[in-house]
Amino acid sequence: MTHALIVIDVQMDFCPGGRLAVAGGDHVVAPINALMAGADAVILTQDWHPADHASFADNHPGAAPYSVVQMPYGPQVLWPAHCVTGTQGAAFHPGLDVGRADLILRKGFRSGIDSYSAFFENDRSTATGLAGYLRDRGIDRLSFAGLAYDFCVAWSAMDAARLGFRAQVVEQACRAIDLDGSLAKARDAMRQAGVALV
Ligand code: VGL
Ligand code: ZN
Repeated sequence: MTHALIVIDVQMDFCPGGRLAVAGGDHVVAPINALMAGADAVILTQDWHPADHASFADNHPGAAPYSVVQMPYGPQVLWPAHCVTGTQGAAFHPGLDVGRADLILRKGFRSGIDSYSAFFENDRSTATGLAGYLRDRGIDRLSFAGLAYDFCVAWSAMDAARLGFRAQVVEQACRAIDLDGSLAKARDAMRQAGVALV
């Protein structure tokens, strides 16, 4: 079995002081760097939004951050603006061993659609190309870590299981946003989907 570590969105805007800070977000850096040693391949994802992105509350006059709107592809949480292309907030945490990565996959780069999962945009059908990349390299076992546990990590791991990869989430190397019970919901949904939580 060939094993890849998929590191989700360890970026400044998801760390303390960032625009969509996740409590303890910077604490994932050391355990993730340690996990890299045991992986055959390391892939980093990078949330990468244009300033006019449809997931930003600022781009919906009158809408509050963390409210939910209906988009053509389904419900969408409106986030504070974050990970805007080319900004410091979109940069990886400086402690992350970026040099170890074989691939950096950017997602959420289309103005009109968000992409929580590393595999599919939020319409659940537009592929990012990651599944093909992994299959072409003969990678069948995936470990996930990073930010945020209950959004981009969970959606990525569930898609991986659905696509037939053996998927596990390393919980101590993740931190959650926990919006309206989203942490407990994500944990249940991942178990249902056949994702191992370790
Ligand atoms: C994420 C909300 C918006 C994440 C990204 O990385 O979990 N969450 N964009
Ligand atoms: Zn985002």
